Amino acid sequence: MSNEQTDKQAAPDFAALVDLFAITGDFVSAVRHGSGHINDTYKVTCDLAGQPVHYILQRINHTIFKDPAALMENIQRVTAHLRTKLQAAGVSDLARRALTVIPARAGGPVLRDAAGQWWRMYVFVERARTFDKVETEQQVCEAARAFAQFQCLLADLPAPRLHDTIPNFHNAVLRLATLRDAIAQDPHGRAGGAAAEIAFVEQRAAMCARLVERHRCGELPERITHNDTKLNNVMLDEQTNAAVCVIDLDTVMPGLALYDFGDMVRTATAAALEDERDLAKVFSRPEMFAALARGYLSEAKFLTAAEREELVFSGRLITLVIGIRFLTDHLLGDVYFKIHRPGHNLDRCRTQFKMVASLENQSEAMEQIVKDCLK
Ligand code: ADP
Ligand code: GN1
Ligand code: MG
Repeated sequence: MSNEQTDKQAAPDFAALVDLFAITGDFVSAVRHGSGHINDTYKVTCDLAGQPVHYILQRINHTIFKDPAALMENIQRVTAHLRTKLQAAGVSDLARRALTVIPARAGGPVLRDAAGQWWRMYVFVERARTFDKVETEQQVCEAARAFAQFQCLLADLPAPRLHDTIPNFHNAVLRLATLRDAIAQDPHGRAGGAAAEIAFVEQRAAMCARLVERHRCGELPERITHNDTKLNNVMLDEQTNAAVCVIDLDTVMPGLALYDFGDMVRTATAAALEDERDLAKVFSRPEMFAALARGYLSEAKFLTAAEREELVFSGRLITLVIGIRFLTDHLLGDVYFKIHRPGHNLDRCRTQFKMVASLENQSEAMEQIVKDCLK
């Protein structure tokens, strides 16, 4: 079943569903919200003595996240830790600064409905918004600071190790192998139409082992990382653009800090949307990279020399890997990322590869920017 079809699944009885969670107020409405590729997200409005109260309701994509209970255990530990640390640092406004899970009335942070779907609810982060495309350097700088602070705050999360919600999520060697399998099988006869993109990847295949190897031999440390630091996974204040809250915590698990930085380079420096078809509009903006490096490095004081040395490379690598994943999904019939038109994943792949080429062209200048920030 393609994700286009999953998207059109019968809507549940929202009033009944929402009432299974420990919310306050009476259900008024549930409307689709945001532009995430994975979960089904709804903004819920309830009425509390004449005042609207908002929540986020999400159907967890359990084809992708195979153990929703383990995933929610991670999220509860992570959000509780963030809240404790923010509170200790004197931060007010905690309901906006860390996601808050609304438990089910029957207990537990998630519930499974009669149709076998997994649902969870969060407090709605008010007066803040996400961006699919960045508008100002200040927004980039703030987003980068927020993800760096997120990594800092989680550095002392007490044991045990978090669950790997998607094992080998950013392993570029395995992502390349999966693409090559998809090309060999070509179940929908789409490989011919993607010959240029396949060649683009093969010319860069050697990039894929670099960070995996440096991690394997102990040069790059494992940390608790977000692993999905695209720009629309951080909420910025509507009025001031100050970072408010890091969201989309499904992939928070042990990983490399570089993967988080790399995904910010991919999304926060892009001049166009992730699925822009006019490739002339797609390139990485150097002033946005400078703002990103400034914001991230102002908080991420914990980075080792080896990590610092790979920051610029990580942007090219993660952009290539996400492109590989879009291409693989296109070849396999669009079973992973939600699509909204035929060929959508191939369009997304093409923008990623155009970004890779742009990052390659600017790599020397970007190295200099990082060096200047580290002085
Ligand atoms: P996906 O995994 O599908 O990307 P997200 O958790 O990122 O799902 O949610 C999709 C969008 O919904 C986000 O980009 C954001 O705009 C919005 N959103 C998610 N959680 C909240 C929240 N707690 N408060 C307000 N908006 C939210
Ligand atoms: C997905 O969930 P969302 O839309 O924030 C994906 C990321 C990709 C991104 C590409 C769990 O992120 O890995 O980088 O799409 N999340 C998962 O836009 O696969
Ligand atoms: Mg998201």
